[in-house]
Amino acid sequence: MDIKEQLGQFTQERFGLTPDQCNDRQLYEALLALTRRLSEARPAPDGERKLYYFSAEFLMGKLLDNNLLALGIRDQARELLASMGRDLNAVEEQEPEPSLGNGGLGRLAACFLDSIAALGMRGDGVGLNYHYGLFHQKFVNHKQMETPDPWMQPDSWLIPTGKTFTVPFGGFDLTAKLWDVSIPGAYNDRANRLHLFDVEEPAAPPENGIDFDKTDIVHHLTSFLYPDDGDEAGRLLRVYQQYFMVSAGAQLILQELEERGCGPRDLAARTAIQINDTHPSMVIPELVRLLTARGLSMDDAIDQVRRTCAYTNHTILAEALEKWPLHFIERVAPQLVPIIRELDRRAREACPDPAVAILDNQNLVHMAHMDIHYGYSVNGVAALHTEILKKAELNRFYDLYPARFNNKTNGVTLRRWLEACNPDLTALIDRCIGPGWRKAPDQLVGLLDFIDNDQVLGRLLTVKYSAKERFCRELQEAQGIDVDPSSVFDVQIKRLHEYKRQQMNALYVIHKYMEIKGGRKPEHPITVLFGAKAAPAYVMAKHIIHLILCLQQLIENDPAVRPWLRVVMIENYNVTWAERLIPAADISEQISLASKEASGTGNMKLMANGAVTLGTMDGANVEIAELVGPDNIYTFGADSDRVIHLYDDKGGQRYRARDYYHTLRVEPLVDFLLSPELLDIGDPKSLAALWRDMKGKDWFMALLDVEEYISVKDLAIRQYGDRKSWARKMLVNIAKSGYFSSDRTIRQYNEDIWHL
Ligand code: 26Q
Repeated sequence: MDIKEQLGQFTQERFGLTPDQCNDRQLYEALLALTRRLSEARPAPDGERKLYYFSAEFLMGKLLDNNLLALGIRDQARELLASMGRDLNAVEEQEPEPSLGNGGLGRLAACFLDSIAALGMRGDGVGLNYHYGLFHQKFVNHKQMETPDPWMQPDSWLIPTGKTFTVPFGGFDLTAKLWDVSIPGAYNDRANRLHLFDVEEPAAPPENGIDFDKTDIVHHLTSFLYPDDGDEAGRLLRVYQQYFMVSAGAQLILQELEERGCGPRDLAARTAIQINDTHPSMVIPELVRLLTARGLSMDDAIDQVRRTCAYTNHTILAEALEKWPLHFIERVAPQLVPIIRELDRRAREACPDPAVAILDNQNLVHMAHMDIHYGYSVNGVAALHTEILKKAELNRFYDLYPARFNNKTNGVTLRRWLEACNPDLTALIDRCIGPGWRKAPDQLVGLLDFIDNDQVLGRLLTVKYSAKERFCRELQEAQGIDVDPSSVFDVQIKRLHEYKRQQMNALYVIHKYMEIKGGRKPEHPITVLFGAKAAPAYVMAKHIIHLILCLQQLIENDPAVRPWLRVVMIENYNVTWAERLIPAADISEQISLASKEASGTGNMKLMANGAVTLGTMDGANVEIAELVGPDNIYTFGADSDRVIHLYDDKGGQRYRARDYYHTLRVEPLVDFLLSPELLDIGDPKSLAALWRDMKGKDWFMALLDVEEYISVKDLAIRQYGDRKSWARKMLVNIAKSGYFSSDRTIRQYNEDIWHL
């Protein structure tokens, strides 16, 4: 049966209508059902060894378009709808976005599932089915407000499996119910699965706000995704979530092992577990527990686990490395405590240095330490990041286990981040080099043959311009803001974090504003676009959002500045907005303080869509710079060695913000936060708090780099005016982006770590 008949059958049965009588919602439900059924019917890939990718977050984004693409019926569906005078895009608008992740780490997990399936590898995701994903962001009085994000609907991608597992918590048991999302592989006829565990009786939706009773574990365990912060009650619930996920996941693994005709002694031979940051680290003691319960000796159980588990580190920020008080674990999963103590005892026996112990003298469990001692691989997510882990943060471990350390530079799925989100650019690439780059993204370098082809360069500019026009329409519709598509789109989209330095970008805006007020117009009108959510309890991040929104308002009100400079902060930035904005970006802002951004992945998506990076030598920017060469990227700022040196003053800090603040060029920019025109718009307390922090502390050294940042950004905007040479830069960036396909990353994981 072709998809036309299948669609007709569904709409008839469900709504008593023919497809062309259906509204967009009904068509969406019909396409969802059809797509889900096709994917569900696919068998799993073959393979002796199976991967389980454990992650507290899977930031999947909308799935309909991607699944149609992977199933190879996207064009058919589009044409079918078009033949009824309907638009697939409008139907896809109906899908709620499941925001089951915070940012980079969660989105990486989603890209990896896409690539694992596309490469025909046997690998499933294991995570939690949060009923409310990351909060919905609203701007009220130039401040961020958070409201719940209910994404689950009666019709969804979730497949009930009927499987349940009992998770033994201290004092009570809880049933974990398994839901699956099918992950079809592009280019093959197989599908993997994302396993999402849920409680049996989830709580009723909250009345208002995002607050809920964090002590009601039984009903609330899977209610909310944790933003990367939390109060005490929240932290405990987080540990409940983690144990729930890993205990149910470990039981699923052992069950599937048995179904494959194997026993617990075959675990390592038949299984690889990738631990996505330390959030799933309790899977290690949990597996030891389950294996010993199935008759293995402690030695054998530990040996199996050590040959099964591999750990990915995503951060070097000390405050983000998880250390849980042992009494939390005593309360959540007391049966793990003797195992963790035994793992710690053995680790100390192997290496008496307290710096590498699992349990420290305050009885904190260092999750990463457990992963490194009891796993066979530790990887960073970009070359620079892995080097810093080896040289500094995890240096003692590197001395102990040099062979375990390896780098896997992140990647992104070009199916979503180029093919699906930017069809015009995709068509242009196809016309130049044919369709082979989809399976072999390195072939994108073939575009370099067109570096002097005026027609292709011209087309590239047209494609970018129409993506900008399209984005302008969407922005107008969503937020009622009109921006000029012929201005330079300068884009910074990522979680709000001081180390990512959105505040430094805001200082640039202030600089431009003051210049324009003083009669010096920029070479080219500029639109500075931000998309960012701040964790609800991250006070400084909220001050920075407030500053940006105040600047936005200030400029909106000023007819002398508006034609030359605009600031737009996109409300509720999420995967869907990223897909709209990335094709439209001219400049990709990647301005983290060197050494702090482990990799970044937005930088890769933007590059693949022809944006030129303006960035520090941090994370994967370093590799981007190497690939595209100095003419096709704008770099600036202190490098990681210098930054690490500035931090390292035996506890104190060599960097003193006030030394940089008290300079002719910097002081007026920072002091503008307390200018009458800004105080008139914003909250004086918030602006003053940010001002004090910037001049007195500036932990992430925005003032160190701001002057060079301003001059390099001005240079980029000047050079944007030379359209042909800019188009060349765009072309080189797209051509070199094949390296950042997550297909390449996953091949490397498989060759070096998983051996599927
Ligand atoms: C921890 C404890 C309690 C509650 C929440 C958390 C938590 C949640 C999310 C801690 C960290 C995260 C997310 C981290 C993250 O997204 N890291 C990013 O990972 C990307 C993929 O490797 C990199 O590209 C980014 O550089 C890195 O910042």
